[in-house]
Amino acid sequence: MHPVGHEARHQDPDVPADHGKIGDTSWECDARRSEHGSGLECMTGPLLQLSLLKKSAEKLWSTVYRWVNPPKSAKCIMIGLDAAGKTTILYKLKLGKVDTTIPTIGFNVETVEYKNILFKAFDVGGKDKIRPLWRGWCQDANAIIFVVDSNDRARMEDNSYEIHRLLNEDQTKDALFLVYANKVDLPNAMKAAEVTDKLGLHSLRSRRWYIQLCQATNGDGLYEGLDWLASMLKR
Ligand SMILES: Nc1nc2c(ncn2[C@@H]2O[C@H](COP(=O)(O)OP(=O)(O)O)[C@@H](O)[C@H]2O)c(=O)[nH]1
Ligand SMILES: [Mg+2]
Repeated sequence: MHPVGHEARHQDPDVPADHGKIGDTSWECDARRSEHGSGLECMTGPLLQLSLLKKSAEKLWSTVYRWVNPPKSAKCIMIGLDAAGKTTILYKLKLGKVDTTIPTIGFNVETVEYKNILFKAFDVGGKDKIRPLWRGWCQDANAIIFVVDSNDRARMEDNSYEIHRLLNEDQTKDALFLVYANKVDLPNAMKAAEVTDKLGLHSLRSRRWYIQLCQATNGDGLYEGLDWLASMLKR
Protein backbone atom coordinates (compact mmCIF):
# COMPACT_ATOMS: atom_id res chain seq x y z
CA MET A 1 0.00 0.00 0.00
CA HIS A 2 1.15 3.56 -0.66
CA PRO A 3 2.13 5.46 2.43
CA VAL A 4 -0.53 7.79 3.70
CA GLY A 5 -0.30 10.44 6.36
CA HIS A 6 3.15 10.97 7.86
CA GLU A 7 5.39 9.26 5.29
CA ALA A 8 3.51 10.65 2.33
CA ARG A 9 3.75 14.18 3.64
CA HIS A 10 7.51 13.87 4.09
CA GLN A 11 7.86 13.08 0.41
CA ASP A 12 5.92 16.23 -0.47
CA PRO A 13 8.26 19.17 -1.03
CA ASP A 14 5.39 21.62 -0.45
CA VAL A 15 4.95 20.54 3.13
CA PRO A 16 7.29 22.05 5.74
CA ALA A 17 9.72 19.57 7.24
CA ASP A 18 8.52 20.07 10.82
CA HIS A 19 4.95 19.21 9.86
CA GLY A 20 3.91 15.94 11.47
CA LYS A 21 5.93 16.18 14.67
CA ILE A 22 4.54 14.99 17.99
CA GLY A 23 1.68 17.25 19.06
CA ASP A 24 0.72 18.05 15.52
CA THR A 25 -2.75 16.69 14.64
CA SER A 26 -1.42 14.83 11.63
CA TRP A 27 0.99 12.84 13.84
CA GLU A 28 -1.97 11.81 15.97
CA CYS A 29 -3.61 10.69 12.78
CA ASP A 30 -0.61 8.44 12.14
CA ALA A 31 -0.73 7.00 15.64
CA ARG A 32 -4.34 6.04 15.08
CA ARG A 33 -3.39 4.51 11.76
CA SER A 34 -1.02 2.08 13.39
CA GLU A 35 -3.67 1.19 15.93
CA HIS A 36 -6.65 0.82 13.66
CA GLY A 37 -5.41 0.05 10.17
CA SER A 38 -4.96 2.02 6.98
CA GLY A 39 -5.30 5.54 8.37
CA LEU A 40 -7.68 6.60 5.62
CA GLU A 41 -10.56 6.34 8.07
CA CYS A 42 -9.11 9.17 10.13
CA MET A 43 -8.72 11.44 7.14
CA THR A 44 -11.73 13.46 6.33
CA GLY A 45 -12.74 16.25 3.99
CA PRO A 46 -10.12 18.19 2.06
CA LEU A 47 -7.16 16.20 3.43
CA LEU A 48 -8.56 12.94 2.11
CA GLN A 49 -9.42 14.52 -1.26
CA LEU A 50 -5.94 16.00 -1.55
CA SER A 51 -4.32 12.67 -0.77
CA LEU A 52 -6.44 10.83 -3.34
CA LEU A 53 -5.80 13.50 -5.94
CA LYS A 54 -2.06 13.27 -5.34
CA LYS A 55 -2.14 9.47 -5.72
CA SER A 56 -4.05 9.68 -9.01
CA ALA A 57 -1.60 12.28 -10.34
CA GLU A 58 1.36 10.06 -9.39
CA LYS A 59 -0.23 7.05 -11.08
CA LEU A 60 -0.93 9.03 -14.23
CA TRP A 61 2.62 10.37 -14.27
CA SER A 62 4.19 6.93 -13.92
CA THR A 63 2.00 5.57 -16.76
CA VAL A 64 2.97 8.45 -19.03
CA TYR A 65 6.65 8.06 -18.06
CA ARG A 66 6.67 4.35 -18.87
CA TRP A 67 4.92 5.01 -22.14
CA VAL A 68 7.47 7.65 -23.17
CA ASN A 69 10.48 5.66 -21.84
CA PRO A 70 9.65 1.97 -22.28
CA PRO A 71 12.12 -0.31 -20.42
CA LYS A 72 14.76 -1.75 -22.73
CA SER A 73 14.49 -5.51 -22.83
CA ALA A 74 17.24 -7.89 -23.80
CA LYS A 75 17.37 -11.55 -24.69
CA CYS A 76 20.31 -13.62 -23.61
CA ILE A 77 20.96 -17.20 -24.65
CA MET A 78 23.19 -19.39 -22.50
CA ILE A 79 24.49 -22.36 -24.34
CA GLY A 80 27.21 -25.00 -24.07
CA LEU A 81 27.90 -28.72 -24.06
CA ASP A 82 26.25 -30.75 -21.34
CA ALA A 83 27.96 -30.62 -17.92
CA ALA A 84 29.77 -27.35 -18.74
CA GLY A 85 28.07 -25.67 -15.77
CA LYS A 86 25.10 -23.72 -17.21
CA THR A 87 22.56 -24.79 -14.63
CA THR A 88 25.01 -24.13 -11.81
CA ILE A 89 25.62 -20.62 -13.19
CA LEU A 90 21.93 -19.80 -13.46
CA TYR A 91 21.32 -20.79 -9.85
CA LYS A 92 24.49 -19.14 -8.57
CA LEU A 93 23.57 -15.82 -10.15
CA LYS A 94 20.35 -15.85 -8.12
CA LEU A 95 18.56 -13.95 -10.83
CA GLY A 96 15.19 -15.30 -9.85
CA LYS A 97 13.11 -18.40 -10.18
CA VAL A 98 14.52 -20.77 -12.80
CA ASP A 99 11.75 -22.39 -14.84
CA THR A 100 12.59 -25.67 -16.50
CA THR A 101 10.64 -26.83 -19.51
CA ILE A 102 11.18 -29.87 -21.70
CA PRO A 103 9.96 -29.10 -25.23
CA THR A 104 11.23 -32.46 -26.52
CA ILE A 105 12.28 -35.54 -24.61
CA GLY A 106 15.76 -35.22 -23.19
CA PHE A 107 16.02 -31.52 -23.95
CA ASN A 108 15.83 -29.08 -21.05
CA VAL A 109 15.34 -25.38 -21.39
CA GLU A 110 15.82 -23.19 -18.34
CA THR A 111 14.41 -19.70 -18.33
CA VAL A 112 14.98 -16.87 -15.89
CA GLU A 113 13.73 -13.34 -16.19
CA TYR A 114 15.81 -10.70 -14.42
CA LYS A 115 14.82 -7.04 -14.65
CA ASN A 116 14.34 -6.65 -18.41
CA ILE A 117 16.63 -9.46 -19.42
CA LEU A 118 15.34 -12.85 -20.43
CA PHE A 119 17.87 -15.67 -20.00
CA LYS A 120 17.34 -18.97 -21.76
CA ALA A 121 19.79 -21.81 -21.15
CA PHE A 122 20.11 -25.12 -22.96
CA ASP A 123 22.63 -27.75 -24.07
CA VAL A 124 24.08 -27.99 -27.55
CA GLY A 125 26.06 -30.69 -29.26
CA GLY A 126 25.23 -34.08 -30.62
CA LYS A 127 21.51 -33.45 -31.09
CA ASP A 128 20.97 -32.05 -34.55
CA LYS A 129 17.26 -32.86 -34.50
CA ILE A 130 16.57 -30.08 -32.04
CA ARG A 131 18.69 -27.53 -33.82
CA PRO A 132 15.75 -25.88 -35.63
CA LEU A 133 14.06 -25.49 -32.27
CA TRP A 134 16.70 -23.33 -30.67
CA ARG A 135 17.68 -21.61 -33.88
CA GLY A 136 14.42 -19.72 -33.49
CA TRP A 137 15.31 -18.65 -29.96
CA CYS A 138 18.65 -17.27 -31.15
CA GLN A 139 16.77 -14.99 -33.49
CA ASP A 140 17.18 -11.43 -32.23
CA ALA A 141 19.15 -12.55 -29.16
CA ASN A 142 21.19 -9.59 -27.89
CA ALA A 143 23.80 -11.79 -26.30
CA ILE A 144 25.03 -15.35 -26.38
CA ILE A 145 26.88 -16.79 -23.41
CA PHE A 146 28.80 -19.93 -24.24
CA VAL A 147 29.89 -21.98 -21.25
CA VAL A 148 32.89 -24.29 -21.55
CA ASP A 149 34.46 -26.64 -19.05
CA SER A 150 38.04 -25.38 -19.16
CA ASN A 151 39.22 -28.56 -17.51
CA ASP A 152 37.84 -30.78 -20.26
CA ARG A 153 40.57 -30.68 -22.91
CA ALA A 154 39.09 -33.63 -24.78
CA ARG A 155 35.97 -31.67 -25.70
CA MET A 156 37.56 -28.35 -26.70
CA GLU A 157 37.31 -29.26 -30.35
CA ASP A 158 33.59 -29.98 -29.97
CA ASN A 159 33.17 -26.61 -28.24
CA SER A 160 34.98 -24.84 -31.05
CA TYR A 161 32.90 -26.60 -33.66
CA GLU A 162 29.64 -25.63 -31.95
CA ILE A 163 30.73 -22.01 -31.45
CA HIS A 164 31.68 -21.40 -35.06
CA ARG A 165 28.61 -23.15 -36.35
CA LEU A 166 26.42 -21.07 -34.07
CA LEU A 167 28.08 -17.76 -34.89
CA ASN A 168 27.88 -18.44 -38.60
CA GLU A 169 24.09 -18.56 -38.38
CA ASP A 170 22.52 -15.46 -39.81
CA GLN A 171 20.26 -15.14 -36.75
CA THR A 172 23.20 -14.58 -34.43
CA LYS A 173 25.17 -12.07 -36.47
CA ASP A 174 24.48 -9.09 -34.17
CA ALA A 175 24.70 -10.88 -30.83
CA LEU A 176 27.40 -10.10 -28.29
CA PHE A 177 29.44 -13.16 -27.45
CA LEU A 178 30.62 -14.00 -23.95
CA VAL A 179 32.55 -17.16 -23.15
CA TYR A 180 32.53 -18.38 -19.57
CA ALA A 181 35.61 -20.57 -19.17
CA ASN A 182 34.27 -22.44 -16.18
CA LYS A 183 35.70 -24.82 -13.55
CA VAL A 184 38.96 -22.93 -13.11
CA ASP A 185 39.30 -24.52 -9.68
CA LEU A 186 40.10 -27.90 -11.21
CA PRO A 187 43.82 -28.72 -11.37
CA ASN A 188 43.93 -29.33 -15.12
CA ALA A 189 42.02 -26.19 -16.08
CA MET A 190 43.39 -24.21 -19.00
CA LYS A 191 44.29 -20.53 -18.81
CA ALA A 192 42.27 -17.93 -20.71
CA ALA A 193 44.85 -17.64 -23.52
CA GLU A 194 44.80 -21.37 -24.13
CA VAL A 195 41.01 -21.59 -24.15
CA THR A 196 40.88 -18.60 -26.53
CA ASP A 197 43.31 -20.34 -28.83
CA LYS A 198 41.56 -23.73 -28.73
CA LEU A 199 38.19 -22.12 -29.44
CA GLY A 200 39.61 -20.05 -32.30
CA LEU A 201 38.13 -16.85 -30.88
CA HIS A 202 40.70 -14.61 -32.56
CA SER A 203 39.31 -15.63 -35.91
CA LEU A 204 35.94 -14.09 -35.08
CA ARG A 205 35.70 -11.05 -37.31
CA SER A 206 33.45 -8.09 -36.61
CA ARG A 207 32.10 -9.75 -33.47
CA ARG A 208 32.23 -8.25 -30.00
CA TRP A 209 33.43 -11.10 -27.82
CA TYR A 210 34.92 -11.53 -24.38
CA ILE A 211 36.25 -14.45 -22.39
CA GLN A 212 35.82 -14.65 -18.63
CA LEU A 213 37.35 -17.29 -16.38
CA CYS A 214 34.91 -18.40 -13.73
CA GLN A 215 34.02 -20.91 -11.09
CA ALA A 216 30.28 -21.43 -11.09
CA THR A 217 30.30 -23.34 -7.82
CA ASN A 218 31.42 -20.33 -5.80
CA GLY A 219 30.38 -17.60 -8.23
CA ASP A 220 33.86 -16.23 -8.99
CA GLY A 221 33.96 -14.35 -12.27
CA LEU A 222 30.25 -14.61 -13.03
CA TYR A 223 29.35 -10.98 -12.37
CA GLU A 224 32.46 -9.74 -14.17
CA GLY A 225 31.17 -11.45 -17.30
CA LEU A 226 27.72 -9.94 -16.88
CA ASP A 227 29.30 -6.51 -16.31
CA TRP A 228 30.96 -6.74 -19.69
CA LEU A 229 27.61 -7.67 -21.29
CA ALA A 230 25.80 -4.86 -19.51
CA SER A 231 28.37 -2.28 -20.57
CA MET A 232 28.18 -3.43 -24.18
CA LEU A 233 24.38 -3.57 -24.20
CA LYS A 234 24.29 0.07 -23.12
CA ARG A 235 26.23 1.20 -26.20
N1 LIG B 1 34.69 -28.15 -9.84
C1 LIG B 1 33.70 -27.50 -10.43
N2 LIG B 1 32.57 -28.14 -10.76
C2 LIG B 1 31.57 -27.44 -11.35
C3 LIG B 1 31.69 -26.04 -11.59
N3 LIG B 1 30.55 -25.63 -12.18
C4 LIG B 1 29.76 -26.70 -12.30
N4 LIG B 1 30.35 -27.79 -11.80
C5 LIG B 1 29.83 -29.17 -11.72
O1 LIG B 1 29.70 -29.68 -13.04
C6 LIG B 1 28.57 -30.54 -13.13
C7 LIG B 1 27.65 -30.12 -14.28
O2 LIG B 1 27.11 -28.83 -13.99
P1 LIG B 1 25.72 -28.34 -14.60
O3 LIG B 1 25.50 -26.97 -14.11
O4 LIG B 1 24.66 -29.34 -14.35
O5 LIG B 1 26.06 -28.33 -16.16
P2 LIG B 1 25.08 -28.07 -17.42
O6 LIG B 1 24.81 -29.40 -18.02
O7 LIG B 1 25.89 -27.22 -18.35
O8 LIG B 1 23.86 -27.39 -16.93
C8 LIG B 1 27.89 -30.47 -11.77
O9 LIG B 1 28.30 -31.59 -11.01
C9 LIG B 1 28.42 -29.19 -11.16
O10 LIG B 1 28.46 -29.24 -9.74
C10 LIG B 1 32.90 -25.38 -11.20
O11 LIG B 1 33.11 -24.17 -11.35
N5 LIG B 1 33.85 -26.17 -10.62
MG1 LIG C 1 21.85 -28.05 -17.16
